[in-house]
Amino acid sequence: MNIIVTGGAGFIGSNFIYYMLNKYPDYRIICVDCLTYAGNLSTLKEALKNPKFRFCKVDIRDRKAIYNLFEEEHPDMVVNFAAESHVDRSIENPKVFLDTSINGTAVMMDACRKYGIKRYHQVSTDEVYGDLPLDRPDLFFTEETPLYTSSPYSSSKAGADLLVLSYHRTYGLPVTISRCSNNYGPYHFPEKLIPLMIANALADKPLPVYGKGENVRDWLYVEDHCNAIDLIIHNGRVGEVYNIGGHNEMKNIDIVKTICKELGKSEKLITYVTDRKGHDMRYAIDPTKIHNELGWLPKTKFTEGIKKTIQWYLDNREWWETIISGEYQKYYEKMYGNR
Ligand code: NAD
Ligand code: TDX
Repeated sequence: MNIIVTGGAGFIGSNFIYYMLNKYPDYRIICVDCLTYAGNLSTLKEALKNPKFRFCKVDIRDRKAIYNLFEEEHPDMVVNFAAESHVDRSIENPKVFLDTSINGTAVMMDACRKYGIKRYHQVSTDEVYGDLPLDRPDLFFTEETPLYTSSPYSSSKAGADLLVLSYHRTYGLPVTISRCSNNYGPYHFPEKLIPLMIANALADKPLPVYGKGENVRDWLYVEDHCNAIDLIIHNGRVGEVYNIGGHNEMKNIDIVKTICKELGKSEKLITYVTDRKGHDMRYAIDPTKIHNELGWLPKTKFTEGIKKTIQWYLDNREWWETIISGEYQKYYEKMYGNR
């Protein structure tokens, strides 16, 4: 089996590559990533030693390069993780989000149509469903929930999802889509809530909580997401959407307090800052379909996953300290300087 994994130098894609190389030693995994600010080749250092792994620095919008790669590799499957993934950046500059999610996804699927494929899998997000009110804990996103997006990021993801479903209906492309809740774990880029708070707390810097910190996210350990995608690409039904989530809803403020406690830092570091524009209140996934059809259940409890994650950041300081020492400083100053 030859699998192209796009966006594999990012957070979830890299975890998926390690998961697959470990679980299927006979598979060949080809990572396609153009190494944006979020892509990091050092993340794939161990994978690069594996003869079954190939890294290609290619932009998924580059039609010629993608077609050449398909001619060389004859992939059986494509798993498309490549996207701009940070909501705050999408509010500053939507264009690149649309370019990669819409045009990039189209190029990948056109290549699949031209050269043939057993499965094209689109990695999507729960954010395509918009948000839920805090006072209705009985409500969850199912696969039937209408798409109703809030940010340029989630709109770009929803646009890609619609395109994927249209390629199935119009051209019969064998697609699947997964919509997962917030992931956390190793190699999470330090602009996102959990790693940002870990890095700031370790440096005794303010912990910038947006608004009142009451927004709720449904956190899933990244390996559980990888396991779900593995089940979908092998056993999921073509043309179907699968929601993935761990029934682990937590308020942002409680996440930040947990991190303070685990690191032995004072909650006095917590600083309430101006809210995100259009900030979604609550995400909550109903994962009944993937459980009933594919037997998927999350394995890692949050209490255990957050400890493992914090330990990973303590053991791998070089990885994230290198990231936050460069260009990232300018981003941080722009986003948080006068907030
Ligand atoms: P990330 O930002 O850490 O990684 C994205 C990767 O894609 C980077 O390596 C980047 O270099 C690459 N990339 C971006 N544009 C590209 C392009 N045009 N061509 C080739 N490569 C490109 O993102 P992540 O958090 O790992 O998310 C991966 C996917 O999962 C995204 O599609 C995201 O929407 C989705 N998702 C993320 C979460 C989450 O909690 N992080 C939850 C649900 C779904
Ligand atoms: O400094 C911060 N302070 C803060 O209060 C940051 C970076 C975030 N937040 C809040 C905003 C959100 O309510 O924490 C919550 C989580 O924020 P992010 O880590 O930016 O994630 P979110 O916006 O929920 O989106 C994530 O989950 C769904 C991923 O980045 C997306 O790619 C994925 O689709």
